[in-house]
Amino acid sequence: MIERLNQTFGIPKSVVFVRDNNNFAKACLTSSAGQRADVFLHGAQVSSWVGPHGEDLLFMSSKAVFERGKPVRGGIPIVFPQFGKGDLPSHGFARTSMWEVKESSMLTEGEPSVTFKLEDGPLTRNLWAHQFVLEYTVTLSDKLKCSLKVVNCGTVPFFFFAGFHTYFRIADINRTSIHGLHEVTYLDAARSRSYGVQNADPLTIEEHTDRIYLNAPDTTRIGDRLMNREYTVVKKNIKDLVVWNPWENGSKAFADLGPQEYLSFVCVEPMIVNQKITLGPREKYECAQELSYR
Ligand code: TA6
Repeated sequence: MIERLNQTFGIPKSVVFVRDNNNFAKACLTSSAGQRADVFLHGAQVSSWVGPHGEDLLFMSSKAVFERGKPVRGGIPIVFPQFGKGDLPSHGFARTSMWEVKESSMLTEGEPSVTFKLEDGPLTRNLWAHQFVLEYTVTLSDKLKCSLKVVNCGTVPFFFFAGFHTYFRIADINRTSIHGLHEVTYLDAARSRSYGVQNADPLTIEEHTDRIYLNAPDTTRIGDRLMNREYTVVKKNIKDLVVWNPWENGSKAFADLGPQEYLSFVCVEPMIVNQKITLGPREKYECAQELSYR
């Protein structure tokens, strides 16, 4: 499989497919800016994003489970067609499905791009009776861009929720601030989805935090004071933004998260949550996030 992927989609020094020590097949992208990103075919999940000087930019739990059909705690899980808990497994089935590679290319200036595809099949139809195609394109330059296209291939409309559940690596949650959400209304999922308004600017995390910011600005910045690093998250065609950290107590609910690892990540998630997207037959929807840092 790896050999066929490299023969068909490999691009020397820019896109290479390997099987990691968890036996997960992944695409390894390297840009002319010296950034690297790995994407599992399992869930089309970006599992790592590394800067030219070895900066490890995404969090991956030391207790992450690498088994087919199970979610992997870290990187950038794709949420589709459900956000959170509900009739489907948490955050839907996209992140636990095996995707295939549709194409790879080099955009201008040494920017590798790989597109992954997921179509409905017996496993998904058993959960969600709709015909669909997802195409997910990861592009790496001096930024990491994630683009998701949803197509309704059936004869009846369907609705979905979707987004990017990104785990940003930080040195210490106590020395981290989130900018750009001032005065934005949110649903507080840590308090029965009660409404709140973001009064403090910036937002700092001092307890279990699980907020759905409604119609949030398209640009959010995450300041890591200890690393003297700032991430920028730009969302496109996505209204809401989720900020999540389980804090120490909340971490106990996750067997695939170390007890102190809450200190090392914050999830800032461009997410279609509050208003579903409905697609008629043959209609499509595209959304994206663009991540950069300095
Ligand atoms: O995006 C925040 C959230 O919905 C939290 O409520 C928490 O459940 C987190 O996602 C992790 O969910 P997961 O299904 O990956 O364990």
